Amino acid sequence: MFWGEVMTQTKTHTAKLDVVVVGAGFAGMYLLHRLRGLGFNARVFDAASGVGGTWYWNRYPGARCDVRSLDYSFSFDKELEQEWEWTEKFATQPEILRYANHVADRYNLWPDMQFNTRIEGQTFDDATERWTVTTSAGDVIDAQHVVLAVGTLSAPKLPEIKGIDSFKGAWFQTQKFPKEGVNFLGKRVAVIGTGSSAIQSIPEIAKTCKQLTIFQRTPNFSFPAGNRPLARDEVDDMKKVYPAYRQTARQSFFGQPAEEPTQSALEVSAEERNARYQKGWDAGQLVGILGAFTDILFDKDANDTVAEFVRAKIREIVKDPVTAEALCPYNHPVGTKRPCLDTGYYNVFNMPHVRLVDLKKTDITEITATGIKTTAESMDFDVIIYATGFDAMTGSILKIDVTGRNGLKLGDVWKDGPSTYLGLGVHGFPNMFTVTGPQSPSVLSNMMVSIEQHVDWITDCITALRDKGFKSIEATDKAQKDWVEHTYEIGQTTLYPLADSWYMGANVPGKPRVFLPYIGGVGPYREKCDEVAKNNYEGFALAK
Ligand code: NA7
Repeated sequence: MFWGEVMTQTKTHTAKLDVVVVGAGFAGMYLLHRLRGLGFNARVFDAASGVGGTWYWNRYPGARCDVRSLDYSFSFDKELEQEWEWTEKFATQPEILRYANHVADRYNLWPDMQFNTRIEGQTFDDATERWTVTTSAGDVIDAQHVVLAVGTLSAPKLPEIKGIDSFKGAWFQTQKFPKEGVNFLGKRVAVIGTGSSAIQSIPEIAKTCKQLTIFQRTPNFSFPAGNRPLARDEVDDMKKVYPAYRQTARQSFFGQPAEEPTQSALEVSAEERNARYQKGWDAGQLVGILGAFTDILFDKDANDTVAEFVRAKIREIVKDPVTAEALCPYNHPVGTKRPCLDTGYYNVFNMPHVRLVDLKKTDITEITATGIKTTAESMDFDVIIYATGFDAMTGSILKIDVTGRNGLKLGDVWKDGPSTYLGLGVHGFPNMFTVTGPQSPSVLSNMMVSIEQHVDWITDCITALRDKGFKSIEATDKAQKDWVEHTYEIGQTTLYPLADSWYMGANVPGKPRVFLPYIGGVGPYREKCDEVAKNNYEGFALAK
């Protein structure tokens, strides 16, 4: 149990608020801290029983952040930055959750957070220019602003497989793993999916289970994380340079300082190219590989060189040539599905009790009472783990019944894909903001950097409205159309559209196929947002 769970249950619900914040992840917590400091009456709601968002739910074995801990942390308070001690290069889920709880304690956020409460609907009143927000706990809140800090990977997705409810053994989703963990000792375990959650958990599960069968629909590119404990002087050195380092991160492309590439992968010799990839591979940092050359995310031939480098590594590590070949990705360029960082993933396939089932050859036809049936065979299991991903970026927003001006439903407006201005506001939905929403850098960046940028921008905006006596702010149709077009145009210059990825909405049947995040870079995006604010919120209509 975490500190906030009991304390917050007794709080009386507030009926009138300046700001409703949806989500008690890092974005929601920083929003609350900032809004309260600026004198707003704000409250955070979350369906979970504690803080942490993504890190509250995703408790599967081996869960870690794939951004370095020293980067994946708040920078808004120098004291917090100096006092917190990360222990590993890539923090584990429990350590990140401890950090989230530390933040909530340090800023005494608990009294203004309400847990076990899902926001079910929000309706904009054209006459009062305010939102009526309803919750699963029966609250009805009259709020001037609503900030959706709901997370981008927060709407878990089960696969569309026949018979999913008929399995009589134990089954779990990686995104909702039980707090007490699962004992795999002596168990026959199936894992469906080979995204990051599967790739992180498989080596851990393999350590104790009796038999492990991995059902792979699409092989992924995975790189060794090279995780290790952080050395004392490494932490101290970073703490000395943090202010300048963070500033560089804010202006960088991915929200993490990295050497800026200057050359195309195709203008250097194969030896030099492979030497750079090897450096990235050894460094265990995604930006090291994706940013090794200027054109890896933009030019298929350039991308093929790194794809072949990884495939050669897989063939080198995995002893059985058939399994090795099945693990080699060919159907998408490197980086166009989120690449993974692993700890011993490919080595697992050399263990005698581990087996890969290639669903491209023998697809799953049914989940049965005792296991999984494919086109080739029936297999019995004690445990099935679904590591089958999320309805990303829009799923968690559209779970809320959002009704804007003139009865406009957000679900209808977004039926062909999301439309936003800067990934911050939506035309027809005044006084509603999204944090790291679609059409912002979001999942293509270090989330902490993007969260801080959005929270600062949103809270500055709400303050400016109050100080200048404006009741509402709304993205204009024109500014939104231009931004959406710019987002798509810039997406089209990359290789991302070539993959059936969750970046493209392709993993959810019926979801419109559009490129969801903004790939213009964290630094340039920040500049654009700052410019908009400086020009009196250009592209937004303000009303007194
Ligand atoms: P991902 O990356 O969306 O991975 C989900 C995996 O599940 C992926 O391999 C899917 O294959 C697979 N999947 C989904 N549906 C099925 C069915 N019906 N049958 C077989 N396999 C299926 O989610 P994660 O939780 O691993 O990672 C999410 C992000 O968290 C990650 O990108 C990091 O940013 C952290 P597919 O590729 O769709 O063929």
